[in-house]
Amino acid sequence: MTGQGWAADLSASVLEGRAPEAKGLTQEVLESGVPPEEVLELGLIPAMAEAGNRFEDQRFFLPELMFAARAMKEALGLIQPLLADRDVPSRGRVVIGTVVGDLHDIGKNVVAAMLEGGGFQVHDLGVNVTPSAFAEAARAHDADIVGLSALLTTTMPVMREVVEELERIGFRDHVKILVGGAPLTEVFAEEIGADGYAPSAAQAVSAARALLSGDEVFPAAKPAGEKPGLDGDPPPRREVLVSAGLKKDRGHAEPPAPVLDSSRRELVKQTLEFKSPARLPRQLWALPWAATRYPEELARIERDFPPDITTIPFLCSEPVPGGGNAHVVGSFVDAWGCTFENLQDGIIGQVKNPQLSDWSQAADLRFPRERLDFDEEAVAEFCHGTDQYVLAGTCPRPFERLQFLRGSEELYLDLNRPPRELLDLLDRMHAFYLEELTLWAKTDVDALTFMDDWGSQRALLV
Ligand code: B1M
Repeated sequence: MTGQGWAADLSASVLEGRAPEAKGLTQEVLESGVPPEEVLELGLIPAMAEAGNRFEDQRFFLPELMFAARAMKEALGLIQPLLADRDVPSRGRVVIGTVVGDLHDIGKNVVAAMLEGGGFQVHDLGVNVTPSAFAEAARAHDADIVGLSALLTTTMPVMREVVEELERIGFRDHVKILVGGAPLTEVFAEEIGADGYAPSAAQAVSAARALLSGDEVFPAAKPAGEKPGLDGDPPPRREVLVSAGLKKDRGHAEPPAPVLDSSRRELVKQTLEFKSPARLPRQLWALPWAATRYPEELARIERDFPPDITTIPFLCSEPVPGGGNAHVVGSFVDAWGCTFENLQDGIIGQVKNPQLSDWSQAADLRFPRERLDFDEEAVAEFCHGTDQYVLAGTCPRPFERLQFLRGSEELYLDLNRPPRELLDLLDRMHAFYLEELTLWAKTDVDALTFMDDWGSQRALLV
């Protein structure tokens, strides 16, 4: 193969997420005698860098980045064994994972793919990785960088334990530690003794390069004007890490005066109708974890700022199949038959083996029709027994439900070109939710609610 037209074609196929084409082109180029390191340097690395940049400045949605990463992986599958045979040195060895207690892996997977696409050799330890597993893997693979990802404020502190574990086994001086994940800041990264922080996958690649070349990777944590941001970008906004807890010594404002002239229900209605209520209504929703970790603080908030809105406890005449407790460590099967694996008391886990590994299974999906058979008299009694504004005992959330049934990553990709079975299932789900909401609308509750979690930290997910 002559010239470097192949490089542009290969880059385009990766960037546009055409995996079979990327693989085919790579095969052709290698067979024509182009050395594998050249295919990597000229075809794949620029494509993934561009994909990362487009995601960064929001010209790409997450699925587009994931499609590009999959195409890149197909091509890389052909190149990597050849690089190993020829002893071509990688840009560095990275051991990466999501810390223990945390099951979020979409961001970590994207970072791992971008690092691979950037020429690093990546050992992905997956999710729920303990400090000792990180430390052992770092030593076993003679890693240059240990990459830690966390998406929960409850699991961020584990990162410090990883730093300590690497110190304990005497390997801290051999590796650089790079951390990232939506709730992190570089201030936090410095505090726990990490060497670098990256807010995004694209910046993880430049940070990894900078770490191995000995460059400064905490520019924004220094006083303004001292150092530019990575790759000449403007320094990220300086953020102050706020504790996940509530400061004990802060003192708190006087509890608001009780509302005398209207019930809490009226207050919410007045607010919804823009009728200048005496104060804004309140509602607090916290995972049970918060009550265990901060019992006094939570009780104080609830005492000083009692909620005006309540959700009706779910009242079902028949027990819902599955059952169990979603908020304790172990497995929990919900009403739709989705099995959650939970690693931490007080939160909800993640579906590890989604029911719809194949869309042909969607036709057999069982809807939880037991939920339509609830005790209307008990609902009426509950509503009349409180002056709070009462929300129905159901909360449809089709996007999350589809994630539980199909798996988040797969679903994001499917939504790009939705298969007919997915659209059919959505129609049936919509009809089911409508039926459920219609029944609740006929009761004495004040409102119906539904929600979904469409956002990543910076943009819509899809
Ligand atoms: Co979860 N979740 N979740 N969740 N979830 C968040 C994180 C949350 C912010 C949602 C919210 O409240 N609105 C919230 C955390 C709140 C907090 O701690 N302050 C939350 C919660 C509470 C939970 C549960 C506890 C829910 C519950 O119990 N009711 C539960 C926890 C399960 C567990 O982990 N033990 C849970 C479960 C889930 C799902 C299973 C439903 C699903 C995860 C699926 C999966 O990962 N396989 C999920 C999802 C999808 C999210 C949101 C909606 C999206 C996360 C995501 O994938 N973003 C998220 C909302 C949000 O982020 N605001 C949320 C896309 C991804 C590309 O971005 O992960 O940020 P991100 O990664 C970026 C950067 O952060 C960076 O680069 C990536 C690409 O640019 N980066 C690194 C990441 N790692 C890096 C490492 C690096 C460098 C950069 O160096 C090594």
